[in-house]
Amino acid sequence: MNIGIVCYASMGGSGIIATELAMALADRGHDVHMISADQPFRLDTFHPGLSFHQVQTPSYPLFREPQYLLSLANTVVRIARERRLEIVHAHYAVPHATAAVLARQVLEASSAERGPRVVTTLHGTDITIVGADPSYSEIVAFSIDQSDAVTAVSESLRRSTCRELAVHRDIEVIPNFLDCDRYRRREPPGLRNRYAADPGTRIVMHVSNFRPVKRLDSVVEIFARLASRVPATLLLVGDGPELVTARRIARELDVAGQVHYLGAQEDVLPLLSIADLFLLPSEQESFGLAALEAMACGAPVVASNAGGLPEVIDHGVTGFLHEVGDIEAMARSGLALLNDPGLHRRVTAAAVQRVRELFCINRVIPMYESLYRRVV
Ligand code: GMT
Repeated sequence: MNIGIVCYASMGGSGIIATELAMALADRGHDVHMISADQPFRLDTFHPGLSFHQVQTPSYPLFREPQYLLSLANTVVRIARERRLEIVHAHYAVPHATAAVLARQVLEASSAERGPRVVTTLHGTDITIVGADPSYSEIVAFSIDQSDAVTAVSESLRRSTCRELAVHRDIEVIPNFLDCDRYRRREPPGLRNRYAADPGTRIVMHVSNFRPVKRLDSVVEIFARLASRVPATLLLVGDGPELVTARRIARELDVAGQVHYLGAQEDVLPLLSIADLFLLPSEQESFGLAALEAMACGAPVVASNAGGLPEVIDHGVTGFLHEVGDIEAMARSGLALLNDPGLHRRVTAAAVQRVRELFCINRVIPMYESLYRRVV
């Protein structure tokens, strides 16, 4: 099939999923066209059948605002015509679903042929934070209703969408996924030593885009409680507005010397492979791809009991979930995992097994292919 995939290029789960999906579809013989403002950050290797089209948004002195929705819709129209796209798959509703619906309308108005089918995948904050905001909600609900098919990455997000927006349509749940052959614990020689020279030191990790919803302050607070009981070091992987807060809290709690700031990293696999514990105490998380990646790499996760995280982590079996903001309970579970090698082994093994049973790319890609066939 000829498939256009629209996504954000910045570091974030929706861009990662869109890119992994695009590469897998190309590997399975589809003609895939990624459309984004910049090259998506995990689109790093050449894949026959996969091309990238950069959206150019010219500025003009009269405009104080960039007209990205228009330039994106225009690019989708152009690529759809040139490459005879059958599907335009929008990842993240705002504004990608709107651009895709608009492009389909333009194509149908200018030709007797039916335009490409629009598939929208909802990822989380495109509904829970941005999409439900009254400044956007009418257009987001309209774009979801006008899509030919809509998917959500978890049952929790499906429910939130129906509750928070006036959306009355079927939404199929297709979970996030990863390449299970690639995502396994492979400790690069010497890496652990760089951050934990003493073999007894535990490596605690958090990976995100450091936005307020991730509660980076909680990450540092949980770590400080852990570090007061076991020798530990915290690796903060990512970048974003909350970095300043994290640094301040680390100083206030007297753990600044034990925190390493690694910045945004394209390849988190080597790092996850040296983690003894992964923290994700988010305010909300429609799925928690970062937790899934950690689980696959043998790092047990302590996270919030929020959004879709209970669909990824079975509390007490494949990780631990506690109420948002319950730092004390999260620290207790983290400590139990770090202090009890038997518990650590059991939880890690169960987590790896769960990832392999439910979230491998080979199981999930056919769900998207089947959806494409149905709408076309
Ligand atoms: O968190 C965001 O706003 C960004 C968004 C993204 O584009 O990465 O993250 C959401 O989508 C991911 C991929 O489906 C999910 O794994 C994340 O849980 C979700 N983030 C939130 O719900 C906060």
